[in-house]
This record gives sequence, C-alpha cells and structure tokens, in this order.
Amino acid sequence: MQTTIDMASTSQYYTDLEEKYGAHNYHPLPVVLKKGKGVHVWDVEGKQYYDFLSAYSAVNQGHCHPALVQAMIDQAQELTLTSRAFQSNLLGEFAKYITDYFGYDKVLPMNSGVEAVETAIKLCRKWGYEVKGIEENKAIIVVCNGNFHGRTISVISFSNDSGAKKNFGPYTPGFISIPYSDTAALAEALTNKNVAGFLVEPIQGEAGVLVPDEGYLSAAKKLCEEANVLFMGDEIQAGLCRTGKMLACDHENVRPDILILGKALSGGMLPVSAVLADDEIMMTIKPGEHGSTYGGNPLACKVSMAALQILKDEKLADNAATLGALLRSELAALQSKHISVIRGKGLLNAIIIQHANKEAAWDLCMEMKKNGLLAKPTHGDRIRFAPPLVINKEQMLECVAIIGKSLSILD
Ligand code: IF1
Repeated sequence: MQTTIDMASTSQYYTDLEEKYGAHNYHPLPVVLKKGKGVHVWDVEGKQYYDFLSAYSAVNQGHCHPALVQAMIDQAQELTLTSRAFQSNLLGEFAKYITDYFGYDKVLPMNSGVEAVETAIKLCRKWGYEVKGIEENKAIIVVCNGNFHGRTISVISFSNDSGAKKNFGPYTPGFISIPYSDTAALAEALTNKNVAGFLVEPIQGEAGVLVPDEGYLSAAKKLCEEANVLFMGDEIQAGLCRTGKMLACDHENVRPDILILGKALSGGMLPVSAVLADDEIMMTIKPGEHGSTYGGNPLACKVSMAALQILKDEKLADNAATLGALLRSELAALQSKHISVIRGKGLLNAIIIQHANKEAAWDLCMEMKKNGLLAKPTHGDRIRFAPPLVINKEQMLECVAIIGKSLSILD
C-alpha cells in the first residue's frame, strides 16, 4: 500500500487533482513540472527536460532568471500594489523606461495579453471617433483570418476558430476579417471610411507559426498610413527578441501606431502587459475611462524593467536569430520523411508532421518527452519549437539529436 507521501510525489496524483477540481479547459501533455531553470524544467519525479514551448514565449529570458527572481523578491518586500488611486515610486520610472526603450510617447500598463489587446481596441476606437472623426458607433477594426489575440468575448468575436468561439455568443460587432498576408484584401478593406485600425500579429502563432510574405508588414503599414488607419501590432508572442529582432515588426522596419506587448514583458514572473502609443492616440483616453486594479503595479513595474534589461544585456535577439537558423538547418539536415514543413523566424518555429496516423504529432511529442524535450502539438499536425532565448549551441544540437532520435517512433 502506498503512503500519502509516496502518492504526493507522483505525477498521477497531481494529474488526478487537476482533473477532479480544475475546469477541463485544457488538454495538456501529461507531465507535471515543479522546477525550472534557464532552458530546463523538471517534473515531480525529478526528470529533466528541455522546454521547447517557453510558456508560449513568456519565458524568453529562461525559467527563473536570477535577476528577475531578485527583482521579484526585493520589490515584494517593499511594496506590491497601490491600485491607481494612489501613485507609486515605480510606475513613472517604468513608464519612462519602456517608452524610451521602444520609442513611444506613452504607455498604458495592463496585466494579461488579452487585456492589452482590448485596451488597444478601445484606444483605436476612441481615436477613430475623436481624432479621425468617424460617426458614433460606426468604427471598424480590420483583423486577419487565423488570428489569435486572446479569449475575452470581444476578442473571440473576431476569431475564426470555432472551438474558441462556439456557444460564447452573442459577439461584439465592429470587426472585419480578411486573409492574412494579403495586401490586396487589406487595400480593399481600407476603402471603407469607417475603418479606424488594422490589428495584426507580425507572425501568426496559433495558426502554427505562419510567417507572412516578405514585405507584407511594410506594405500593410503604408496602406494604413494612406487610409489614415492605425496599424496595431500584436507583439505579445512574436515580440521581445523571440524572432531575432526586438520586435517582429523590426524585420520590416515597421513602427506600429499602437504596440501591444505581454508575455515575456515579465519573463514569466507575473502577468504584465502594456500598450504603447504616441500622444495623439494615447491622450484620447481620459481619467476614469479605462484601467485595471493591478495594471502598472509596483511589483510588475520593477520586474518588467528587469525583464527588458535582460533582453538587451544578454543580446537575446542575436541569439534567437543565430540559434533559430541553426535549428532550422539542423532539422532540415535530418531529412525526415515525416517532416513536411519547417518554418519560423528566430526561435519561433514550427514543423508540420506528415503521417498516415492522425495522432502522429502527439505521439512524437510523447516520445520527445520520454527523451527529455517538451513540445506541444497544435492543430493536430503542427509542433511548435520555441525554446527560451538563452539556449546555447551545444544545447540546441542536443535538442535536435533528441528530435531526430524521437522521429524514429513514426517509422
Ligand atoms: C492559451 C496560442 C500561443 C497571443 C497573441 C494575445 C494573446 C496571445 C499573439 C493573449 C496568447 C496564448 C495563450 C495560450 C495559448 C497561446 C498561444 F497557441 F493560442 F496561439 F502563444 F501561441 N496575442 N497566446 O499569442 O495573451 O491573454 O493569454 O496573456 O492557453 O490561451 P494572454
């Protein structure tokens, strides 16, 4: 008979607890993690893995980065939350830091990514009415098919993913969806004078790491300028060095009118998101018109400054570019008949599995797990490869060896 202590040390125990008491809104890979450091995580049995998901790009700086842990501890002992009813000594400092860092007049801090997206939409609409002069309640925001911007009612209202949408209606109106990476479709949509903004992911994450055609983002930005429409870049997943540049839009020298950040803005410590824009846009929102209890809290401000500093100090954009190129070339060199597509930019990558068995991608992930690497399939046949950006060459080669060895399970 097992004692309670033995039980509590097994993955099954924790899986059962989640299953019984947690909502069933996820289908995770069966691994229960209890520790993380850099590119590695460990399960409750003590097995070590490479993390090839990085919490969907939230831990770009690596798990439990010492500078972030220190910032967290220091600030937690000092002051964590004031609400915005009172000021703190850190919000102004953070606002100066992040606006200097990205080159915008102002920042509006929020918490989760989707809250920042909602904030951008609200800002865009307000600008549409008060600056552009769109008739009340007529503002349109153009989005792209296959988008993923989060899970609030308004944001799922313009999703095409039936799983994310079905039976959550009625939906928020005011959005038009066009094909991604299609400038002609954008030009056509922008002929509508009520369009206030264009919301786009510079690389579509959920769609399976879809990189748009070269020149798309810069052409889209130009079309937006000509139509007096705000270009809103959702850099929540692709930004902050993930694709080999500070922002994914930097690959085409595009400066979004509204920049949306989240995830790695705190390096995995706590939810921190932000919207950046210049005064013409940001000053349309007045006291009382938008906010959040935790948005801009001192703990978040402190951690976020440290998280951004690490990206520069450790040259993580360059490392992502170099090791991403290595990953793709080494994956290609495996010459696996089961990999039909290898795509991505920097360390935001995906492969598409080609196999008669529909479960092949899942089976491969289970085999990679056995061999010490964690990745998760999406849309049945795609697997995202997105390790923390602190990964080094030797580790990457070991990871490709694990992937290569695991692929033999599909033969
Ligand atoms: C989940 C995907 C990634 C995002 C972009 C906004 C948000 C996200 C571009 C919202 C969030 C997540 C959330 C996560 C799965 C995940 C994801 F597969 F769904 F697409 F990363 F690839 N904009 N992405 O990617 O940010 O409110 O979650 O902080 O479990 O839903 P959030």
